Amino acid sequence: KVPLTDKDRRKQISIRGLPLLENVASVKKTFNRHLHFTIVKDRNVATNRDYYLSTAYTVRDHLVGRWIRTQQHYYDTDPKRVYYLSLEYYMGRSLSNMMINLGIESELDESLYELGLSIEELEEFEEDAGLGNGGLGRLAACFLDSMATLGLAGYGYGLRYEFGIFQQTIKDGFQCEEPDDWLRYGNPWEVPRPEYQIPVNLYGRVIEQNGKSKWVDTKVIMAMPYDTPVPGFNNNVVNTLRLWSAKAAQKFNFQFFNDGEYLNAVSEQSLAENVTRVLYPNDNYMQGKELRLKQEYFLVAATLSDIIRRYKHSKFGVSSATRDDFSTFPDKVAIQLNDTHPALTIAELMRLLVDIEGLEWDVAWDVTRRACAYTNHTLMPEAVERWTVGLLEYVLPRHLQIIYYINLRHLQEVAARYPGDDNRIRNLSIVEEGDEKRINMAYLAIVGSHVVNGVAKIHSDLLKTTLFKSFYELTPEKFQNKTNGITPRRWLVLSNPNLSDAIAEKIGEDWITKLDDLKRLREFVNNEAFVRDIQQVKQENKHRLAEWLLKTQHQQINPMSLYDMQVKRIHEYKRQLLNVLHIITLYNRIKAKPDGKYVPRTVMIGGKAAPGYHMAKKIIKLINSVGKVVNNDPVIGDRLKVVFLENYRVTMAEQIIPAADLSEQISLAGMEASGTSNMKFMLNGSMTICTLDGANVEMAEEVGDDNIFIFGMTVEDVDKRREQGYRAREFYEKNAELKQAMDQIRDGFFSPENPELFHEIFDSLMNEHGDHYMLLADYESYIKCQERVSELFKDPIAWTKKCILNIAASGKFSSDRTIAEYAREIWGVTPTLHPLPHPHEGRP
Ligand code: NBG
Repeated sequence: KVPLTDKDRRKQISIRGLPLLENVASVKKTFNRHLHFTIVKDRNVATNRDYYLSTAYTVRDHLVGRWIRTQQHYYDTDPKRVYYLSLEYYMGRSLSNMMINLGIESELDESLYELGLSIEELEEFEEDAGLGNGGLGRLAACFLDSMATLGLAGYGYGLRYEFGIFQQTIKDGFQCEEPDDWLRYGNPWEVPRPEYQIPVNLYGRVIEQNGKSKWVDTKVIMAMPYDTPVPGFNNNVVNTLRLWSAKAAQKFNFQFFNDGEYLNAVSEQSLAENVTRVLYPNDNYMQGKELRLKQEYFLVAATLSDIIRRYKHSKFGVSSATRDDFSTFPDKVAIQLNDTHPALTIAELMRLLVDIEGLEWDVAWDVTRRACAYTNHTLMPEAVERWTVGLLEYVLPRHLQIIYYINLRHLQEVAARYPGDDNRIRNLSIVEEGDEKRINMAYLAIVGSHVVNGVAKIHSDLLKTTLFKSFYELTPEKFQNKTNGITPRRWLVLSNPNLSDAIAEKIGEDWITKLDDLKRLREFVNNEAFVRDIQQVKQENKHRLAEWLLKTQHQQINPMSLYDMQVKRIHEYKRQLLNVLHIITLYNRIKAKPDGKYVPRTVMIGGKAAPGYHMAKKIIKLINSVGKVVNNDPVIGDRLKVVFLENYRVTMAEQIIPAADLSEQISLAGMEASGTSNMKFMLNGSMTICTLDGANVEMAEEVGDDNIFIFGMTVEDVDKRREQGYRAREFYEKNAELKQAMDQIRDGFFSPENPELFHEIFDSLMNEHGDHYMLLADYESYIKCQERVSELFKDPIAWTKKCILNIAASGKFSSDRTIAEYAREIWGVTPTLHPLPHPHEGRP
């Protein structure tokens, strides 16, 4: 029997849609029509980018009928709307995702093939929509997919940054940043809606008029919406992601134009458009810049204005032209705050209800609280948003007043319940005293919400005992957990077609929307043919990655080696340095005993450092320097390779994760709120080496401790250690291999051209107040655990069986499960896999 090519095999799976002859003919026609009428080229001059764009427009044609019908359906049935507010949406590419969710992948594939083109090649012309930093932004993107797939009337609201997360290049081992000009060649997925522009006010002052507060003398910036369709999987639902872009407001700032300052006035107006120019490139860190505050408010103001407009224009339950009874607002609107970045929602909604709609404070407060809910994504103190009162007063004077009043009422309630307990009152105040007064946005979000949730069990528990302890004691009923998830459409069907097919061969395709079904794979864990199949899929993926690395990074790796991956933002708490210490240890062991037997490894590390995060950038340089020494040492050969994956992003994750053998999730326990790449690796059949942090804890629970490599201190151990007084030096003195590795870093072994280069790193780990993340305390346990990993890897069958058990146990980590929980336990809406009727394609 001739083995099937990937492409032929892929065609067998029905989820990709069967390429009916007549449909293929019509797709080809549409494609040619777009090349001619939309792109305005013929095939003599068209480039591959033009072909990509024609393909995208062809796919888009399949969306619009469903999109319009879905929105019409929402208008007709008036379900409760769910609004997800986020400063970040890390969408990546759309083409394949749209095709898969619409079930037209094979059709397009076949059509393009007949036209002499290949989807794989054309896809490369789509830029990632990189409107996010890391997990928080990607989570928002996975949630949109799940909301549409579960038939929720969900809307994503965010900002259309002209520049997304910077492009990372590595020069001489150092990270360099280049602007991400992702819109340069246009964006076929977005639809501008200039007719729905909304004015947003900033600055100005507050006056009292007839006993009412008025915000006057403001500067106005227009918010221009751009809509992107979000198709559900195979259910004819298409929801909307609405991103706002800042536009100068000619007609609102008119006075300039009358005094001969026309040219200056016009130039100055373009400054207004800076508001949505660029994504702030910090992950888990707050910078406190005025422009960022303006971005946050710009999103909140434009979005709430839109939400209220949509609420008012419902034809339901109203006798007047518009619905202006706000008592039913919380029954019709759920607003989810993705971290505190959009937390000004609480103050802005109060302003709109009280100042503009004329509601009584108490009524407005009840409405606001019942509509809003807040998700916390981190315990890291430096990430908590605490705006200075001075800045708020300057940019949003009315909002500061409102926040003060919210705090006053809130503290009055506290005082009534805990008379004389001044300490508690201080701990619960939204306004923090200090050299400079600050507004704690997390506290504002808690007080103004009916639910607060963490993003993994351990994280939600820690919120209650640490960061939000006082608030938990005040309102324990508000606190919930919603363990994160990932969408199996992008993170399995799209990124790992061969694994998807191997799974579908055994258990069908229902798992795509009911990921728990993967459990059924357990039946086949002793089925030799299946184990071989899974092993072969992984090996093919590994070969493909090796070829790709050779082509794109000119690095040769051994496809038989253990692919050991750590991909995530570079952050001290994520402990890439611990990984480096392991690499150095392996290197030293081989050097000390070159004839020993070693399991060959390729350690791949990828991730961006925030441009202003000095230590993170040094860590990147160290990884590259260690790589240079290790990779060029003839004694080492291909038994150990170190690869820094340049410019890690959503698209790269899709290419590399299916090829991983080992996933590194090695943060200090208590630091990583959840993690989500951990889930992607598990779903793609890798083993995990991890601490008991974030969602790793629940992964271990699902798969069983025997099928995951756990090491290091638990949260309780960490607490104890800190109490006892942690001293890094003790670990350094005690462990000869650790000492050797540390000394090599200090003495310039990896930077002979500049022996001083890594002093800071050594020092950050060794000085009196250093090693905040206790790398040295976990080193020994980590190294021993890595030895167990290598040992198991020697037995490929045993290894693969455990990988299969991991796939089978990953069902919990579907974002469909997460969203279904948000729906039922926070938003009060009901998820359904029931499809909407098929639209009549081609006519409205
Ligand atoms: C990040 C956490 C991750 C988590 C994602 C998504 C922030 C502030 N937090 O652990 O660090 O997986 O959020 O919840 O970016």
